[in-house]
Amino acid sequence: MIEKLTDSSEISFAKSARRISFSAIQPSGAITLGNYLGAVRSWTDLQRTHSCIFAIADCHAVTVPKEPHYLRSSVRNLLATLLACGISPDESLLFLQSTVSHHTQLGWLLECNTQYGELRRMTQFKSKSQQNENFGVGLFTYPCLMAADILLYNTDDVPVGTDQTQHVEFARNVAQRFNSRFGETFKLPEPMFPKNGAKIMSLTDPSRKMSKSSDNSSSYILLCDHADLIVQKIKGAVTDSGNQIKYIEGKGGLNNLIVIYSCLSGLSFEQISFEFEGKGYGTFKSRLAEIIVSEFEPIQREYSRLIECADYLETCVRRGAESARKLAQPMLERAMYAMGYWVP
Ligand code: AQP
Repeated sequence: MIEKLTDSSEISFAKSARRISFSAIQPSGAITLGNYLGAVRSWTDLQRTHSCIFAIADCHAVTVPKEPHYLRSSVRNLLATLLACGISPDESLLFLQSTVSHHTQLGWLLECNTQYGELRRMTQFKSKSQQNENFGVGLFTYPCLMAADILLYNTDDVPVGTDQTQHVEFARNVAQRFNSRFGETFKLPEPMFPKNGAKIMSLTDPSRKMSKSSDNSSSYILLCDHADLIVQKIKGAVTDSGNQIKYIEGKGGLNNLIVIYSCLSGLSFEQISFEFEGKGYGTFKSRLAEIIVSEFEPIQREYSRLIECADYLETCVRRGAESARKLAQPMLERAMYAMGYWVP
């Protein structure tokens, strides 16, 4: 089947009375079960209630150095993945951050309105800079660019996992400061967390979040992982020496698996305990692997189809860029004018 974008995709959603949501994801590797449950899956549902803007954050991705060929293929793969998960370029705005220069322009204005100390307090910077001593300045100023991403579109809601709470809070603070210094310009965005799965933890170290750029491939499940590999990773997931399937404070590894099971099955923790009463960790893990595989299989099939549709992907990128630029232009001009720039 040849994919085709409908004409209505232009930017008609911007005129609707719905709340505007802005979400972004970095092309820093194939997406994990954490990205899927904490973000992408809820984004597809959000299309029913919000005017959704989705960005592939390829400018953010280079805050940790990437080989050009790797970045290029990651962006392409991520675009096909988001489409395969159900993000619709006909209903929503989907674009690459690097194709809309307004993001880096507004990012600069916000950097100039941010204190050094504020950025030093960012926990993601602290943890990523510890992993790599020779980090670039972009890793430090990243929150300003993320604030620009959000503020450019008059965003109401920012759906994120709880790992991003501090960055959304920062965007609100910088907007508030800008408004009080230069006059009302930006809308203050609200973070929006999924009911369940707001933070999926590593399978090998449940005190850390599951991350796609982790060095240990056993710590995460990728959306593209083969069924056998998923079974193997879940079997190897860190738990403890108990045998009761029950969410109890302090049982990090088991709790994480119960959260994943709950997200995918829709069952509450109590219902899960009841289902696995007297069955032990082995049975629970096998069943968990099965439901992950059955969630991912149709997405993997759709991805394999879409990744071959080169023209369609190209059109999505071009159309997304055109629409996003039109939407971003007035806010950039407004912020520039407020700061005293000559805006012809
Ligand atoms: N473990 C997680 N649990 C729940 N949500 C998560 N998210 C990320 N990890 C988890 C959510 O996914 C969205 C996109 O994230 P991102 O790729 O832009 O950046 P990130 O949060 O830094 O994700 P990773 O996987 O940890 O990437 P790397 O390793 O490159 O830094 C966000 O909404 C995030 O909350």
